[in-house]
Amino acid sequence: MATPKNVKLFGIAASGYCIMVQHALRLKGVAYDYVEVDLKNKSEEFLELHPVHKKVPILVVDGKPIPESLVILQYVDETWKEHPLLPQDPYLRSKVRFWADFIYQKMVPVVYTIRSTEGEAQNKAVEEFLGHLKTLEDGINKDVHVHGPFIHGEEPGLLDVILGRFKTGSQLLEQMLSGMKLLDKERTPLLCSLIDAYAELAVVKDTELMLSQYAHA
Ligand SMILES: N[C@@H](CCC(=O)N[C@@H](CS)C(=O)NCC(=O)O)C(=O)O
Repeated sequence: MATPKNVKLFGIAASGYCIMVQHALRLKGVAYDYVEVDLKNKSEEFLELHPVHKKVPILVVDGKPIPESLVILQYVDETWKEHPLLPQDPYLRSKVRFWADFIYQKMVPVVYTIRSTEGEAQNKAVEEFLGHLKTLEDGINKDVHVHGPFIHGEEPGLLDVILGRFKTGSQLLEQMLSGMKLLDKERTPLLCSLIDAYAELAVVKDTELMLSQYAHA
């Protein structure tokens, strides 16, 4: 397969899903154009790219649209081989995919519940989220054999990219919950150290800088 020539990302600056895709492209050293989408006024061009869910991110590679962040991240990894995000071993790959799916299917919906409820319902969702964090900590520890600052060693992998969103995500939730700690070094030391290491990457800081121009748009 020839290396793609034209790469365009349709996203919004405030979306963790879109930021993950930007990180993956930058970790791979892929040059791309970024288009900030107005979700309140979706253009015809945008709607044609993703008529099913009509959501960002959408990566358009040589004219071909790819929706859904987790699908995009894996497409990027398969298309640009430099700095692999997934391990070579198929069993280990299955484990990484399992835990990525766990975050998307189990944890993200609970985050939306925490954001949209209060009182007893919110407390219940927070408890559920803390339980999921512990399950994730133990699962990654056992299944993925972390042996470096990042999940597979010296270079960040797919789970690092996804976990990286927990940093600002949990800070926002903690503010909402009057300072209650969600990510805690005592309860989930491995997750905390992976997330901290990822936040220090130049790619991560550069992306924040690039996106800051849209912050008050
Ligand atoms: N499962 C999707 C979720 C993407 C998503 O929820 N995108 C939001 C922004 S964060 C969106 O485009 N919403 C548009 C809308 O609901 O109209 C993914 O992983 O890409």
